[in-house]
Amino acid sequence: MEKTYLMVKPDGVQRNLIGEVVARFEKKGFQLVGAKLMNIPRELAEEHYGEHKERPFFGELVDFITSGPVFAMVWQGENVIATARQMMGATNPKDAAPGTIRGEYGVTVGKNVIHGSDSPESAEREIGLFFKQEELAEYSKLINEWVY
Ligand code: DAT
Ligand code: MG
Repeated sequence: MEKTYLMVKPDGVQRNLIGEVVARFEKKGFQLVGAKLMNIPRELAEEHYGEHKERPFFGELVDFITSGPVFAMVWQGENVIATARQMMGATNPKDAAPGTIRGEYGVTVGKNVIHGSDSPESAEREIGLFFKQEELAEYSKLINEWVY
């Protein structure tokens, strides 16, 4: 089953949005397979956002994501990578549709509440950066019979 890496960013943690974010993915029918509250070491943040290294906002981005704890998660489900991106909304909350997480809870592009992997390759890479294999729980849920 497809997996993705999602994380509530430091703004979302400070604003008590962990439960709201988790509830949305649970209610959708996706399955949580790993989660932890953590402070991201600077080197890990730089590696995670490596694709943006040359962008002018890279320093600010790394400062922000290391400014407080994040809630790191792995979720699984059919098409979970693309569907989670749709549920998050556009990168800039001013362009994010109402009903999406960023559309409902964000105002500026810097503090946009949630991160989600954007492709199968980035999902695999990001899950590996943040979680050890033994931190991921493989289990079946009876409710899946009513989702699939
Ligand atoms: P996303 O988080 O939707 O995958 P991204 O990978 O392009 O977006 O950028 C990563 C994060 O960097 C994004 O969540 C917020 C920040 N960011 C993106 N574009 C920015 C910009 N023009 N100015 C400031 N921060 C930006
Ligand atoms: Mg991205």
